[in-house]
Amino acid sequence: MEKTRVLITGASGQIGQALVQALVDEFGERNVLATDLKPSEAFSHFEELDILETNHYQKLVGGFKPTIIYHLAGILSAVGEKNPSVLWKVNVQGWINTLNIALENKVSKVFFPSSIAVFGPGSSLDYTRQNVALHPTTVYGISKVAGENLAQYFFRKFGLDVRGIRYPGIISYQSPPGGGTTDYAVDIFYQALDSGRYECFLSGDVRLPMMYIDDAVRGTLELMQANAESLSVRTSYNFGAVSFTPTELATSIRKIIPDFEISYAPDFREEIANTWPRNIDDTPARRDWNWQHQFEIDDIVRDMLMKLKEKNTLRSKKN
Ligand code: NAD
Ligand code: AKB
Repeated sequence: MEKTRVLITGASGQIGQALVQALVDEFGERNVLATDLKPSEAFSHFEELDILETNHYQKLVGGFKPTIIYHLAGILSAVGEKNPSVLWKVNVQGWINTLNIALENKVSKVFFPSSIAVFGPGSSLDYTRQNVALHPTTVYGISKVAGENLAQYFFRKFGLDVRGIRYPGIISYQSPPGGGTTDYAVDIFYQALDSGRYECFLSGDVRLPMMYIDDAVRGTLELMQANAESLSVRTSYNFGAVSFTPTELATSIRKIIPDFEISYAPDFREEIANTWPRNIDDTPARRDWNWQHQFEIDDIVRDMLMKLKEKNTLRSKKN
């Protein structure tokens, strides 16, 4: 059997930092190559790579010969609204580069990270189903719809085994989030520990689908290990876990930090959040590859606060 060798683009980001660690645990350091625009001290096997520099990208893939590429490089919703042309280049041209290079180098499988941002007006926002009209209001969402369709196109036309997930807001402790609309649900934990208070950029009652990083990484690996024949979705799978509002998250945090205070100062991200699903129907993922989340809201809060406290203790011991 062919040895698994994995290349990750955008590895220094919020999902990449956690996914690389899980891949190293599974396949060994030498078989996992982390790449990103930004150098990272987190990885010992790392190469700088701009996915828009196709010559360098080609050379790297030709040399390392990955069997799987996880394509995480991208620009998120809130940052993207400030510079749509750059977002389009990175999220769409960068993805086409990955697909072409994967095909030319006979890479066996490629992963695409889509988002709940593909939905918008015209998609029912409660328990949003897999196959609904996709009319996103952000350039980020539009780029993800294009990316999903390109994934399916390369699968149907060239037989490239591309698999994708529509991630909800991901909550993680390994690294800060990269400029999205769901970032409040990570920032809040840092502020809860630092100052005991948080000013949220969404209103208290804005409900969004969220997922803990441990579930997200495990689910991603499970999708990539699933039998190709069992996969009925080649755009990207709806991928659900929990769903809560900022007020509900603050209530859960107060179970551990009773004096925690939250206030609300909604900005432009509120308008984006209001076009996204409140919760997700992920029946196809649960049916096709047996997806099941494990972390409920109180589990996420407990684990986040514990992990961030551990990081703070380690940092102060170093200094
Ligand atoms: P992030 O912003 O934390 O990380 C993205 C990484 O891509 C960064 O490290 C950045 O340096 C890198 N990058 C940007 N432009 C690049 C380029 N030209 N070449 C190479 N690298 C480049 O994002 P993330 O949260 O880790 O998300 C990873 C992927 O998952 C993205 O495509 C994102 O849209 C998607 N996603 C994330 C979430 C979430 O909540 N984190 C939810 C839905 C989808
Ligand atoms: C964002 O808010 O942009 C991301 C996402 C849900 O795609 N976290």
